[in-house]
Amino acid sequence: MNRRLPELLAGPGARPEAVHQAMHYALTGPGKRIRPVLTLVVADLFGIRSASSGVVLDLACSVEMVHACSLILDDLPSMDDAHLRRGRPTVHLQFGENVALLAALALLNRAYALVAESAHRLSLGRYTAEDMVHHLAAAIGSDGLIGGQALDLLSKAEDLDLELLEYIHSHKTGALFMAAGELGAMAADAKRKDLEVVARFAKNLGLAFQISDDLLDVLGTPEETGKDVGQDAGKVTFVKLLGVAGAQALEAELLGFAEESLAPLGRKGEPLRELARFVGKRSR
Ligand code: GRG
Repeated sequence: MNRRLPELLAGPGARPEAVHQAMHYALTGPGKRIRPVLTLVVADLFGIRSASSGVVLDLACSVEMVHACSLILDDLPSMDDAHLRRGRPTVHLQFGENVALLAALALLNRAYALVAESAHRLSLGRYTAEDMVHHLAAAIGSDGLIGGQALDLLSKAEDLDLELLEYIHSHKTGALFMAAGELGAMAADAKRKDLEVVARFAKNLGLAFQISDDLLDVLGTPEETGKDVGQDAGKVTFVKLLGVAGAQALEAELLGFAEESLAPLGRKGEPLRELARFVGKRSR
């Protein structure tokens, strides 16, 4: 994947050079790639044919492009005002806010085009290319990442309870995990009931991942996480509401739900169980 990601963008010399450089910088930085890995693992476990594995890799890369876009936007001064991401200055500090915004939008548009192209190249049965593009668009829109981000920015501290916090993060973070898994399942022509299994797993995994993110903001170091820590100090987070032990317990509970939801898949679900264990143990 790390080899394929830059190949899917215009070369760094192509006009507008600054925007392309910022796109490369954001996309190819040392991220964990957990969302595209989810796409690949799910497609694999539902038996994607090896002839289609290159197409699924591109589909997974499109998920990483959406994620990279969301990180650029999330780090902007008008949002989280972050300085460090993936161990390096954030995109707006490196390239300026104007270029950062354009690079984020360009990555998003490249991602949509790539999903459409990939879906077109797959021999889909139950689903159409429109289904796949629509799924991704719904996950990003005002009832998805954008909705979660908006409420994260706009909610007053005194209104934030566990229900609202869960809403925010199951949208801001969980929605892209769900879309990542579902796109993989659709690419492999999984049955609709299997798509639901994947969605339930990914939703719980995504929320658990967010709680571990909150925990790392308190317990981690910039060297380990590659980003500013203590960034959430002024915010209501799972750790603020529940304390460290309470947040750890909720994370473990959600990972348990995620694993339980895999029961219908039997042993086939093992690679997803492994992904859940990775989230439970992560330190970056
Ligand atoms: C238009 C795509 C789009 C988004 C607009 C800005 C925004 C709305 C949403 C923000 C979503 C966001 C950044 C959520 C935080 C999720 C999170 C835990 C990020 C860290 O993910 P990691 O740890 O990062 O996977 P790496 O660097 O490893 O990829």
